[in-house]
Amino acid sequence: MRRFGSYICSDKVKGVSDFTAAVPLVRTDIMSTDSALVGVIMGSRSDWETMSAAARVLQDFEIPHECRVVSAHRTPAWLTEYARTAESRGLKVIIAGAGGAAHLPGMVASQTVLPVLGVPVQSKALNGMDSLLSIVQMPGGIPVGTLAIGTSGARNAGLLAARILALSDPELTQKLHEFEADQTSMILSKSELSLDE
Ligand code: RP5
Repeated sequence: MRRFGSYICSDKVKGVSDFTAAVPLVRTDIMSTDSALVGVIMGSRSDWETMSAAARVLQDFEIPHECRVVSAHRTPAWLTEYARTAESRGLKVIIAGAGGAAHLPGMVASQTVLPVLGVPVQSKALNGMDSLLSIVQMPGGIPVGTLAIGTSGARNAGLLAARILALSDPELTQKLHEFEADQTSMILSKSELSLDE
């Protein structure tokens, strides 16, 4: 186990079986295992370019989180174990990103009562429309909160997870107010346009 800043890193997720050690970490420097509140999972390492936007938001708000590859099709047993142990391990929100036949968010949501936020990764073949429709069209009874396709969706999933956690965390609520105020003043400070640009 290694420590990077305030994050504890491990090659294993606490509370799940040994075979998961074979599942690669996506990025160890933002892993938080014992105290993770948000699980950021994705169908493939190739999704990390998109899903890192969610992790970055969580890091900026100092929200303990873990980032893992969990594939609905290639590692279905690991998916079930991840989803079924998520609540008892202390996770509060799961952000799940996938592309193409994007079954990960829905399959996770079917095996946990934690809120699941789905991020459609922009696929090459169909530009993410396949991912979006696969994630958004859930049958009644199994909710997945679906975000926009691509990096904006991943970033907003991180922010939405922060808002969910802020419901019981006044300090985090304050940080969200500050974030909103900073964002507004940044946009307003650059609101003028000229033909020279
Ligand atoms: C999905 O298939 C993943 O979420 C990824 O977006 C897509 C392609 O995966 P790779 O072939 O790049 O591993 O399961």
